[in-house]
Amino acid sequence: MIDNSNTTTEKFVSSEYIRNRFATIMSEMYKDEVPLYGELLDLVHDINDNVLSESTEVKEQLANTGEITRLNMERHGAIRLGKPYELFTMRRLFKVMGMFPVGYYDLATAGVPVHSTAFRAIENTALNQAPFRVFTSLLRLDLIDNEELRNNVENILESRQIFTKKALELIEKSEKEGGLNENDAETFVQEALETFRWHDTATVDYEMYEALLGQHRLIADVVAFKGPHINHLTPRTLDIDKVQASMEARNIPPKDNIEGPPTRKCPILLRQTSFKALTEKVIFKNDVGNGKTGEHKARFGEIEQRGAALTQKGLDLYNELLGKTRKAIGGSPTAENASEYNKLLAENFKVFPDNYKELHSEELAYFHYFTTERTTSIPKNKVYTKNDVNQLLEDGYLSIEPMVYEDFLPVSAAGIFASNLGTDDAKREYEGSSNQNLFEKDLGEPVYNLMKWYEDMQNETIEKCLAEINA
Ligand code: OOG
Ligand code: NI
Repeated sequence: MIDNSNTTTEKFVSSEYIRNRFATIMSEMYKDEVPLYGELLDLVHDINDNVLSESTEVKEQLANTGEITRLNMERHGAIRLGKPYELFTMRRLFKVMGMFPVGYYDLATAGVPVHSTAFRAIENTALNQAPFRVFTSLLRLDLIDNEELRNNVENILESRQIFTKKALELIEKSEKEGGLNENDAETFVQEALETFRWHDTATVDYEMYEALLGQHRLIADVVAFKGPHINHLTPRTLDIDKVQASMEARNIPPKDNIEGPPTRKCPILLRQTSFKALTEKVIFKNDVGNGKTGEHKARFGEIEQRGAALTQKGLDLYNELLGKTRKAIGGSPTAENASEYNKLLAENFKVFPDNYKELHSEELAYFHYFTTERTTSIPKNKVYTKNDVNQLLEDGYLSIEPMVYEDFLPVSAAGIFASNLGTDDAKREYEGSSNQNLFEKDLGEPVYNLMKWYEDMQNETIEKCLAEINA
C-alpha cells in the first residue's frame, strides 16, 4: 500500500510523530491522575522483562520485527462521547494524528447504551511505528427511555464544548495545509490533551447526577462532566495470565476474569483484563466551595495481549464457543464462578485448532505470506497463481506468519465496561438493533470495514510473493 497520509515533508512532521508524542504525554498525565495505573505499568514491565529473559525465542522475534523498542508503550485508551458534534470533531482531531475509524461495535446488546469505533492507523508500517489507538464510544440517546431525562441530557450536552479553541484552529490548519510543523504539532498535542483530562467538578448538581446515575452509571459518566476524560490506558503484556495472578499481591484489585479466548499455544484475537475503577471525589455544581463532595467511578487501568486475526469463519467459531461457555454459567462470569468459567472455556475451545498449520489450512486465521530461501530454485515452467499457493507452502517455496489482530471484541469490551460500572447495569438489556448508519452519519464518514482490512492485507502479501516468484 502506498501511504499518502503521513509523508514527512521538510515542513510537516509525520502523523506517527504526532501520535507517539500524544500517547506519551497522555500516559504521563494518566500516571499523575491515577497513580495505581503507574503501579500496573511497573508490574507489566517486570513481567515483560521476565518473559524476555526466560525466552530468547520471544526476544529474538520481537527484536526482528522491531517491536522490542515499543514494547512498553501503551497500545490503546478509551473515551466516551455525548453528542454527534463531538464524534464528528474527534474524527477530525484523530486524523491529524493519522488515526482513522476502523470497525463498528454495538454494545447496546450487551447492556451498554453506546456504539463505538476504534481510531487507529490504517497502514501496517504506520501502525508499527506508532501503535496507539483510541476506542471511542458515543452515547445512544435514543436508548434512554425516560423522556424528561433524555431532554435534560440533550440540554446539558448541547451547551458543552469539549475542544479548546486552539485545538480546533490547528485541526483546521492541518486539514487546509495537509499537516502541521513541529511547533504547531506540539501545541496541538497539548491542546488536544485538554479534552482528555479529568475534571473533579461536575457540570451538574447532585440531584441531576443521581438521576443520570439512576438511568445508567455510564450516562452519568458521559453527561455530568466537562469533557470525555480518558477512562483507561492499556499497555501490552507478554503474559497476561501472570499479570492477572500478580495484581493482588501489588494491591491492584483485578477484575474477576480475563476477557476473550483462553490461554493457548497459538494466541488468537485479544485477551484483556483490568483493575477495577477508582472511587474518586467529585464536587457538584452547587456545592463548589462548601466542601461537600460526592463520589464517581470511571477510571481504571487495563492490559492486553494480542494474537492472530481470525477470518469470518474463525470469528464465528470463536463466538459460538464463547457463547456456549457464557450460556452454561448463566451469562457474564462473576468472582464466584470465574475459575469454573475458565475451566469450561478451556474445555470448549479444545475444538479450536491450536497450531498455525491447521489455522491456515482450515482458513480460520489471516496470515502474511513470505518467500523463502528456496523460492529462487522454483521450477519456472508455469505462471503461478493464487490456486498454487497451498502447494507452494507445502513445498517450502512460501512460508506464513499469523497477522496480529489489531482491533477489539464487542463482548470483551462490554465486559470491560461492566466490570467498571457495576453488575446491575451490566445485566440490563436494550431493545432495538445496532445503528451503524446513524453512527456513520454522526461520524461524518463510513468506518473502515474491519474484516476487509485483514483480507486485503493478506491478499497483498500473496500478490507480492507471486510477483516475485513469476518475475
Ligand atoms: C471502553 C471499553 C472497551 C476495550 O479494551 O475493549 C475497551 C470503555 O470502557 O469506555 O477499551
Ligand atoms: Ni480497553
